[in-house]
Amino acid sequence: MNTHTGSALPTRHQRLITWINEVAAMTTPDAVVWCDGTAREYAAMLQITQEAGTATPLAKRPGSFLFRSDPSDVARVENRTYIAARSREAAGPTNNWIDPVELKSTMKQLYRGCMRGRTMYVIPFSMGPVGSPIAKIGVEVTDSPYVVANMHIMTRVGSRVLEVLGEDGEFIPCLHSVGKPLGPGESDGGLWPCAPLEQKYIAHFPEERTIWSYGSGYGGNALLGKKCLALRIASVQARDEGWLAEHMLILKITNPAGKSKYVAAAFPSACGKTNLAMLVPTLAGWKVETVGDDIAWMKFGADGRLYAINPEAGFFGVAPGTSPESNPNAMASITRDTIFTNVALTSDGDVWWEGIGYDAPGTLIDWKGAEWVQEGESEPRGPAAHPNARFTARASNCPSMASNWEDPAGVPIDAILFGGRRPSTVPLVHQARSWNHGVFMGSIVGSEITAAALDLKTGTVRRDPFAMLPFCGYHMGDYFRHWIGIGQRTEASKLPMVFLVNWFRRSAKGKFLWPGYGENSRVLAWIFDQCDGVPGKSIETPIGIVPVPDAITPPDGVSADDMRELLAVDVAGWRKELADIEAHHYPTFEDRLPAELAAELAALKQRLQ
Ligand code: SAT
Ligand code: MN
Repeated sequence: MNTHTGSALPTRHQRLITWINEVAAMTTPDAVVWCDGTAREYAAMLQITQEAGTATPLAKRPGSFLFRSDPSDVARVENRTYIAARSREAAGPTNNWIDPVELKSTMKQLYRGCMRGRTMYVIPFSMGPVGSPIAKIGVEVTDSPYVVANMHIMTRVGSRVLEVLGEDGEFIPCLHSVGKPLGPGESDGGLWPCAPLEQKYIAHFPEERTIWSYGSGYGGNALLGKKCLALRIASVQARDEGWLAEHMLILKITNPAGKSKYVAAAFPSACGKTNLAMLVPTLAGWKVETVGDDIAWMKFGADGRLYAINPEAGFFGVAPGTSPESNPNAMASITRDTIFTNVALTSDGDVWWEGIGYDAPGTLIDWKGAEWVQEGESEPRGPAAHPNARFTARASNCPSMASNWEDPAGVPIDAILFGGRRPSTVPLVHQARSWNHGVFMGSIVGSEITAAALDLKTGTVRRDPFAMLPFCGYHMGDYFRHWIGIGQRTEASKLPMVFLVNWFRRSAKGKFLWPGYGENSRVLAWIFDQCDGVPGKSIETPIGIVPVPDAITPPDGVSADDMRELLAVDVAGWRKELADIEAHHYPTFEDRLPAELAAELAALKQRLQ
């Protein structure tokens, strides 16, 4: 860590220095600190936040701390997230758009003097292994020590990044402020600083490859390497450069014969990507290892196959529902060096949340800082942990990481999965007949809404194509076209096979038909065998390729009838689905909808006649 007053800067990158000087002149912080990514610096951030009263050290978990956010600042805010491309058309119908000149002028007013009374941190970070040809460098400027500590876990931060950047390397400027300047002698009073909703802006300038975020300290709004850089800006770069930046986990699966394959899977936020990436198979002899849990960058290798890297270095996982039962590897990852946000605190200095697998041990302090008792209360009160409470944990602390997870060449992808929470219609698993049919599957993905975004009504189904609706940095119709184009760049046999999965099917009575978690290994094993060309495991149906009745052995508690229902082709349901896509979903993309997708829709309709 380095406090500089103008001399001895840790870089000679003139463009970077000029930008930092401009930001400091605009935001007027009390001090400017260049981050070096050391353990000492991480400890200092936690010391500062402890002294400010926003971090609580956890006696039961070494190097771990609890933060409680402001109750208004608990998730991404999609209606305050903007793609400020030069034209509205370039941002497309699914993104919020403001003219970039207008947005910059509004935001400059907010940024003026916004770091008064605070320290401005300059965080050089790498998405992907430092120095690897596929990595991208960002520099985040922030007035939040909480953000610095989280960036230490989620990305590769430090002096080595500045070395790689040299004197004129490319970097993505990421400007962040919590938006709460302090008056002379004023402090945060132990409270999480942020700005009111109408002053929050999560802004992307795709042509300039620049990110400006103001007013929120939470997750994807503030840790700008994640959704803002690695998805929204990177998706634009990927379009221009012929690769893919996707909201996908990456896992390695090994069969009992010792043969391995790699799977990338896209699910909307809070639909179990972390659990699937760290799955412990219930099927004897099979092994699953983790490469990433949220983001995949995929590029063609010299052999014409798609190779994926995980650009992140940690996990920002949903805490509620995470238990030794549902995700033992995540539980092992969070025993130390972890930042918890908005979970409950026990009296002996540990964390607790709904679905952790055991009752609350006595009186807790809930995520809002109030006393909370599990039983014996007449008044029902809210949950002890916020439903979008998170843990920030290092990948290096996760026992299921694959030994090659940091290979700069990436891992060759055999299968791509799409999925969401669908109570009906979509079967447990089915396979696309072709690449374009797979792109069609990705384009129609729908899911019941979760708590990962603040401003959406939970429990209703929305279409979330490729799980990228909140994360695509340009016109989604063009994004579909880019995916079709990827399929034309190599031989069909070298492309990953595409599957649609649904762990969330319910019976007519509302009961989940499939137990999920480790039992999903049964579905992964079928997918593995399909990729391996094992004969006799599948049949063609109008909607695509499905497992033959005995290809997936039902787990305990799933009857033969349940299994039939899980794999059935619901013709009436699909007809309704297609009518909805035709009437409400595809028209959104107007003339930018690729003809190939309209043709896939028509062909599927035909097959269902
Ligand atoms: O807050 S994040 O955007 O990082 C988490 C998520 O929505 O997936
Ligand atoms: Mn995500």
